[in-house]
Amino acid sequence: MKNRRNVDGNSKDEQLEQFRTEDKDKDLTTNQGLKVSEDEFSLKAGERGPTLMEDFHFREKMTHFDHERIPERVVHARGYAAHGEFELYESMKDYTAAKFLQEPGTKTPVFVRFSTVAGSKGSGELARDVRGFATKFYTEEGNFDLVGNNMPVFFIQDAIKFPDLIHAVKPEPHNEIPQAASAHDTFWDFVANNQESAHMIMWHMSDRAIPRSFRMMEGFGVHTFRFVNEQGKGHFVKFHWKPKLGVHSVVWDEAQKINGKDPDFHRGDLYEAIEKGNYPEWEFGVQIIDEADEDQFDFDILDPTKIWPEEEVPVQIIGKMTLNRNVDNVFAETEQVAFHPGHVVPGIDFTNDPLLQGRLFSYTDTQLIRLGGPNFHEIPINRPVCPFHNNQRDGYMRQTINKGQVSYHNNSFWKNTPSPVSPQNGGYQHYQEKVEGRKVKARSDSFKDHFSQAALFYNSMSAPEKEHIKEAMSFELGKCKSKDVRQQVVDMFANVNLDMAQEVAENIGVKPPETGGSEVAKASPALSQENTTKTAETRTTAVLVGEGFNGSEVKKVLQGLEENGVDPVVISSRQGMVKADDGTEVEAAERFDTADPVLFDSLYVVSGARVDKKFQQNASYYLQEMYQHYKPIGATHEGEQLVKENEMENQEGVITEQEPDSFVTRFVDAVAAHRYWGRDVD
Ligand code: HDD
Repeated sequence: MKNRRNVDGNSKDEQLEQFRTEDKDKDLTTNQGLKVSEDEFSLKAGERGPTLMEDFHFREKMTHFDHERIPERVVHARGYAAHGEFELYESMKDYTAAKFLQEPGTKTPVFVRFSTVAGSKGSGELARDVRGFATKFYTEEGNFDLVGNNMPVFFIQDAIKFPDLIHAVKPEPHNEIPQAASAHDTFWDFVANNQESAHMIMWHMSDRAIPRSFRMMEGFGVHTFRFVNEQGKGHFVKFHWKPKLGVHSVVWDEAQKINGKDPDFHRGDLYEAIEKGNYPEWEFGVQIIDEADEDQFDFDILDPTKIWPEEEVPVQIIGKMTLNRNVDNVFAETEQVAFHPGHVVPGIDFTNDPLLQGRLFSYTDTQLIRLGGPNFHEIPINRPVCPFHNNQRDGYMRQTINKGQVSYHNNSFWKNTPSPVSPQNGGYQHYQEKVEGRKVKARSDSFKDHFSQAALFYNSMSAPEKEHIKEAMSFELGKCKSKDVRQQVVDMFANVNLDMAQEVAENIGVKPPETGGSEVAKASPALSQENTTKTAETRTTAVLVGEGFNGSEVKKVLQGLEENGVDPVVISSRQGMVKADDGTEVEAAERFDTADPVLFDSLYVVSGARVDKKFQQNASYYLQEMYQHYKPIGATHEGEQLVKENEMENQEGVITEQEPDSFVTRFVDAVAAHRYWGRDVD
């Protein structure tokens, strides 16, 4: 077959190797290869004289520097990426001709970029926001990009509104405030006046918008795509990524503090996990609907503001993705990668979802300005791992040297090559959907129910999740200066849940709506994070250790935690060795002030026989913060005293115990429970 070669999990890495360069231990040269003898002083007319134009080395170095920035992405500017591989478990042969989905065991290299949407390139990562989850599969038939998010629906139904949505959420144009936040007037004015956003806003106000880690987010293709099999038969399909570690979040107070203490919290977490060999994994799932069943649902399956509830259309797990390699260079790979929902392979096609249709235009267009021309497919990270040939030529930064006389089709000189390939031999053929209709600028009636699934989402939440939604909405609207906007929004959300809207209205000083509510009583348990996988694996614990601690027992505990996959980080008043009375030592990797309780999943207070008042004050601060954020707390030895002083003894998720083995078992269980929502916290 033409244009085919064997692709395995390493193919992309091997291709990238041709472009990697090592500068270490090398001679310094100009870009022309000329060895440079002096790199600290420019060429001057006399030691105290002016710099001379002929200093080509100075000019080259300065010019390159002056041009080293490219425009940031108009959305999703703040992102982080890693390499990995996708392995198929289950053949999708019955549904799709896509080669990488045929044989179980097939491995395909992938590159995944996670991102926030609204913030600029340098913004904090714990913003309340949607997260991008974009995957490039380097298949033997070309690149397939699944450009998804961590939420399965979207704010709008038609791509023509995308510029409006983004203008509304970005910092306001007259003062460029606020950065990376939706809590401001224009965003909520947009919401109230574009009510199709209701369902997505419920997700946006939920814990999903403040993930604990990229490794603990679901991913969704959002749109309904189409699988097409060898026989040309189509099925509707939605794509899902399900994290092996479960779906987890932080609480809003933590999120805001993390943004100050460690704005790189998410990228740091991903980078470190991969460096430590804790490779994040997601299972790949598909929901499939037969074409004949298109109209069998109480929503339009092409509407991107709707989910297909998993209880109605089960998610079939068909493969697994593992991220196992950090990039070598963030600019070259993470920044220059160009995703596009229109990058598909034979067997995968689009539907008439009007949001998807518009995206198919936007992504190439944006790369042209961002990456500076039509040759961005030649940038190493974007190259397919299979050969590519056509008659496209020239343009800025063209790297390929296309040999020969011909660059057109049809031709006789090269017998019409490069030649189109028949669908039987792997040529892409668009699905031959029958389409009829008048040209209209209109919304289908089947897209007009904006509130039923928003209510379904709210019904599906656990009690603490519902609280978080109300708190988030009160926070966001509380930041809106316009009372009119606040009022419009609570009136709108009365259509989702009247109690919810009334409570928010009370909080933000507007008139509680008197009528409303939804008739939707059903729930989808799969939507609640309470029902997700919970594990202590890779969770962190801050371990507070002071002089005179019980050496042997504490060492045993630390070892026990590590054996159970928990990652302990020792914190003390000073970095370096902390001494126990029996002569053992542990090394404090952090001080109280270089670390912070919001950066850890749990707390283990050891203290020590000779700690000072300052240590105790710091430990109390850690205890209070951890407690307020519902996180597991453990204490042994002198640490127990601190727990007592802070009146936390016998509280939910607070483990005090002297015997090391039994402490480890109980504490690891507590870490695996993640949060104790039953605590009395205001
Ligand atoms: Fe988009 C980037 C996901 C709607 C236009 N989008 C972008 C990225 C992700 C998504 C993950 C970042 C890719 C990367 O890491 O480089 N976008 C979505 C999803 C959507 C969606 C899941 C709805 C289901 N987007 C959407 C619409 C439009 C765009 C309706 C325009 C019509 N998106 C863009 C863009 C971006 C982009 C302006 C900015 C940078 C880029 O494309 O490469 O073209």
